[in-house]
Amino acid sequence: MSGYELVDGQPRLVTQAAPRRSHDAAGLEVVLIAARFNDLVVDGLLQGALAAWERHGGDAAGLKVVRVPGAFELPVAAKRFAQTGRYEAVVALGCVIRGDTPHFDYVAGEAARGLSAAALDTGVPVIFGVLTTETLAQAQERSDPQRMDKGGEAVETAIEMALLLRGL
Ligand code: INI
Repeated sequence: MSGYELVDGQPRLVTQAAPRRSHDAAGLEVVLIAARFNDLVVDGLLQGALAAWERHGGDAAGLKVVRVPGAFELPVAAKRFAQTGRYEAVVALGCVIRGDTPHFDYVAGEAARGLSAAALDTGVPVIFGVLTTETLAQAQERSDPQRMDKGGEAVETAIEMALLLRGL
């Protein structure tokens, strides 16, 4: 197999393509902020996230887990934890289901906008592990570690971003 890899920022053709993503979490410090609203779904995300952290060699003491009331509260918590400078990535987990609330667009939109702002304002990767679905069934499928495992995916994204930025 051949492909390009970046060497000192320049593309170089190699015959054996390098592994595309590094997920070795050993030594990383990450904070995971999970909403309590829709807790049955968010607990599935959390379970997948913790399993991914362990699978990728993360230290038990390297992952701090905190809860906030709902997805709307994720951005301010993410920003404040990022500002401490203690964490190399922040993972935000939540679930907003359109059918459940007339203010879906406000809660989901503000969570997305606020988490993005927290990342850009602080320079710390803030991972958007917030499900925004039409139905509870879609949310359950995405949160289930045995099915789509979006919580595990969020942690893998955090590890990849933390390692990428560590090397700068
Ligand atoms: N919070 C969620 O995380 N998901 C939802 O679907 C939701 N609904 O349906 O309203 C929700 N609301 C609470 C919100 O996040 C805040 O906690 C609340 O408005 C207080 O600021």
